[in-house]
Amino acid sequence: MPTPYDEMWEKLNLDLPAHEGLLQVLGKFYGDIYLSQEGRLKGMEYLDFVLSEVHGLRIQELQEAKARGRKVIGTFCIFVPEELVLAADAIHVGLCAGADIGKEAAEKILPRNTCALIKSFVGFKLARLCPFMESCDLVVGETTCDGKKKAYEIFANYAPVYVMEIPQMKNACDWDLWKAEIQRFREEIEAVTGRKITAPKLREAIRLVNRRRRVLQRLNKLRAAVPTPISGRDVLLINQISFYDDPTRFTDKMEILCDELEDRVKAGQGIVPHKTPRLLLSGCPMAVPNWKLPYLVESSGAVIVGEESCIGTRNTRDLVDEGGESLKDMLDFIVDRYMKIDCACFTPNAERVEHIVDLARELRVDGVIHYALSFCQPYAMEAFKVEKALQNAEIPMMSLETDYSLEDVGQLKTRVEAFVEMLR
Ligand code: BJ8
Repeated sequence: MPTPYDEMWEKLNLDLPAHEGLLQVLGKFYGDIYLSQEGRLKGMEYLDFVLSEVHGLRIQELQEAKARGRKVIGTFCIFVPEELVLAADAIHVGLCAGADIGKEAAEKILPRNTCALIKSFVGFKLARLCPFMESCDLVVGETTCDGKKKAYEIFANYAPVYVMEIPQMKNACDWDLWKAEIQRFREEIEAVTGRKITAPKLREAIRLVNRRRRVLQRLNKLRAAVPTPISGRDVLLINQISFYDDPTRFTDKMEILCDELEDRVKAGQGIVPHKTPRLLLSGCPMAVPNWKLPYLVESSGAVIVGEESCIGTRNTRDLVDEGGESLKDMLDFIVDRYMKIDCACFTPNAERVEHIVDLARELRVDGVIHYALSFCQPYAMEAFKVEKALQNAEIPMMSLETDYSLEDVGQLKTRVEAFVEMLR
């Protein structure tokens, strides 16, 4: 069916028939997983609209901004400091890598035993299905896990790629390395955009990104109520959309949604009955449109009340100190804030385990599901330490490994149902 965006998609060199198929599948999943929920907040209508226009209006906005001279910078990791991108008047988009639609193409140039997230971003590019990726003037990679690090070498044959080196430990020399990397990134962004990052611009960007983090913190505090006023699926969607929507508009809309949530909490209204088992999801990021596990969990009689993940609290927990006067101070505060990220790529990474136990207690969860993508060694390895710490805290945990395919849905559902039953 023709759409008002066909010409734009054609200019972006998308594979139009395959792209139409993708949007149809996405629409069907969205209807089943999201729109079928009862008692959703009025504020979620904005998110439904943004998602329905995911490859339409937002891409049009990006093209219009590009026509006015702004650059679009795509990223795959929360280590990339968005503040520097915004301070150079560029647009930052977190690229999605949550579907296995280009898997076959990806497996021709990557080992099959690569995690689904990596295969997904390579597959989207090879299959010409992502208008965000095709809008990017630069894609920023990072040396987090080995899979990503090596995949960017291959990906660079198909897109303009810049790679940031991420430290693997948190000693003084790692701080120095990260500081140098932030400086190198600043120079790269200035070169790509042709704009200088000045102190007033960086201050404005720090405040803007902090404001978005704060509203998501507010949301997470509100959902800690018993009974929880919003489904985990909806919060995951909010977090996913936060990566590519306009940050000011998104934050304004989320303030309104939080006001509505506050009313619900005051009135003691929950999205599920009082005794519904409350779960924390912990582990690998769930990029759009990876909704498989949250849907399985919430259709098995439990509710998700927290995500210890990069598309969750790992991205919103820490703010950049806003007290920096000079550009140097501000850059130092950015260095400090990003070094607090507790990705499993770090060693020894004890703080992640502590954060999980603290979060589980704060959210009054009945159990934790640790989620690792198949072939993701950093998170699969850490699952053992996490389980031990949760055992000591007397919080039950189940560890799952899966990918983006639907082949294991039956098996996963059986395991999730058994876990939820055990928690009752
Ligand atoms: S800061 S979690 S976004 S690296 S799932 S590709 S780790 S094999 S995504 Fe991540 Fe940044 Fe860390 Fe967050 Fe590798 Fe694991 Fe795949 Fe992963």
